Amino acid sequence: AEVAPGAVHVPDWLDLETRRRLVAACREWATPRAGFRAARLPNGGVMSVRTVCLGWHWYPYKYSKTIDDVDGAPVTPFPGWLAELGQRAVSDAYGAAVEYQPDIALINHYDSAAKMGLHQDKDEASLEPVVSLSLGDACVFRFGNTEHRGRPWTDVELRSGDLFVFGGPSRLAFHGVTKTLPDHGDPDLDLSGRLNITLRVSGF
Ligand code: MD5
Ligand code: FE
Repeated sequence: AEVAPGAVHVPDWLDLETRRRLVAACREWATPRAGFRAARLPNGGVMSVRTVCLGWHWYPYKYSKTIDDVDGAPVTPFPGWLAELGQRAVSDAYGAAVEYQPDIALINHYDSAAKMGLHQDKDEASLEPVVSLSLGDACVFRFGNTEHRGRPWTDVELRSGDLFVFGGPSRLAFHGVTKTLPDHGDPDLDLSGRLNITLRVSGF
């Protein structure tokens, strides 16, 4: 379903094998160094999601090759199989074979209390689409407009296995997660809370 120009929601896109593979991979990426951490904001706040990065490390509000805000470790490499999954995601969502070579993954874990305030993703130098994959508990995703944090917006429930591709005129839309929905999980996964995997093109 096209929620807005360039913003395409494909419910239940991930098959069970791929969902399990992604959860297992996230567990491997959750290493002690370069692992999940709650990012600290310049205003002193701490994000309620915990994030692990592949390819490029993100911290508010820039990218680097080392975990500058934690332990200085090199960022975990971005695997080729994940880029292939991203290329298939964009091609399926837009219904046309496209070239898409993501080199960043930001993986956010939401516990039952975690949210993400409305924001734009504009730290990348490329305006290629962002691919979003959801696993585990569902959430209410708020898709807004490109002008400001206020209305109009559309609330969409994202469930385990869903794909969302944000490109074109929607790439710089304000968006956030207003709540996670505990007990709306995926009975086939050994996962508590919600994992969201975003694939991006750095343009660096
Ligand atoms: C999430 N993550 O559900 C969302 C899914 C993030 C983040 O927002 O920054 O990690 S990705 C949503 C997204 C990305 C880029 C553009 C737009 C939405 N958009 O135009 O709405 O944890
Ligand atoms: Fe975002």
